[in-house]
Amino acid sequence: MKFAVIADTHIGRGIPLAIAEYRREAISKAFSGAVDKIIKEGVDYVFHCGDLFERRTLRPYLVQYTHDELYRLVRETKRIHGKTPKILIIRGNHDGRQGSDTLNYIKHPLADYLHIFDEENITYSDERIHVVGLNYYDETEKAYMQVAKPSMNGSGVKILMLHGFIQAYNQVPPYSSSITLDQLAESNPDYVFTGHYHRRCAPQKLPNGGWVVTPGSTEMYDFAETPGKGFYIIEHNNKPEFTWVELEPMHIMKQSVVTSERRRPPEWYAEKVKSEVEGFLKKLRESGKPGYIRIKLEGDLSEGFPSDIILDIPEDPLLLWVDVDTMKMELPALTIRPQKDHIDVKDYFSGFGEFAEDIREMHVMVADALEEDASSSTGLLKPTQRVPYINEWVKRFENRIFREAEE
Ligand SMILES: [Mn+2]
Repeated sequence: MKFAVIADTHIGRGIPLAIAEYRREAISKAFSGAVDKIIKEGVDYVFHCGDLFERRTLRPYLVQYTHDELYRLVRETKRIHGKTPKILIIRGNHDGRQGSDTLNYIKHPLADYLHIFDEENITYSDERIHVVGLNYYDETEKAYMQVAKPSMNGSGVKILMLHGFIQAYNQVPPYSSSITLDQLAESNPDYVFTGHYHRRCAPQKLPNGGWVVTPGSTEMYDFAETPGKGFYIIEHNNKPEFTWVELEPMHIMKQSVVTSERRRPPEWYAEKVKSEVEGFLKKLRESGKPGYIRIKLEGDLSEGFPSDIILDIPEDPLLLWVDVDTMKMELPALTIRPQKDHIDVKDYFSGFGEFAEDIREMHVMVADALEEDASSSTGLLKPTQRVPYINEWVKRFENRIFREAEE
């Protein structure tokens, strides 16, 4: 018996929007590549562990495309290998929710090769396998314990599909819900196939002797991910054989970070961006593939603003997009210079009536404090140093009744 385990295909994902069409195309291409390779293998079952679609940016033609590709997988497997594979799919958080489930789009009364799990029917059984398909839940652990675990009893090879993180197997982000390997072993599965975690993880044996497998996403989900995308083929027997199948990406997607130990002028960053782009372009030429790069500038500016970094991006058909992200740049300190011209503060605020005297007194107090204690780099007081002046300011406000309040 042969399985294909795939997840997080995110068909329709068009993010970042500036390169939405390139992303959709590359993501669809990866999916078709997976279908080609699964056909070649001649599998009995395909397990898709969630996030088949990216609901928010999905396009109708891609629903038709996905439907047709799944049908092609079944038809061609039958033609070449003489057997009809079954495709089992659970819902991930990007497929939508119960009331807006994109998986409904590919259901068809005649498509009996397709089994899509829902909240009411979480088990699939035939003469060879017993599968529990757990859709995405915010609280993975709770859903597993309450819903999935009690349904794991059945005959044949026991399989759990879920869309969530596994502790000590996936690198679980902080504050995210997850399940432990011991909890999984408690329901005594032969296999646990998971989606949601986008990086491929090598198959790992569970304490009960079963296996847990995370194939990761089939294409780059965003600039922060690393390449090496694909899925697993499993030859099931007493000693299962796992084969990783890598998918050739259509575009090269890269992120690089430019940082500096000390403050640098805009020209320095412009030069760095230029050489990053040149290096990337060289890589594109070597691979013969087009691509896009995001360069994150994270150092400090010694003068000027991020907009003063003048970019000099070469024109090349292989270079589809260059994004320079300056969100994390630290701007030069703006020193507040004391007012040179002598303005009478009370006069200036005379519209405030008697309160102008309070303003003048506060101004003197704060100006003296800045003169004495201001930080040499920012020209400001420390938050703790500000507190007494803020309190004094509030007190003075509260002691006055202003025109609006009087009426
Ligand atoms: Mn995902």
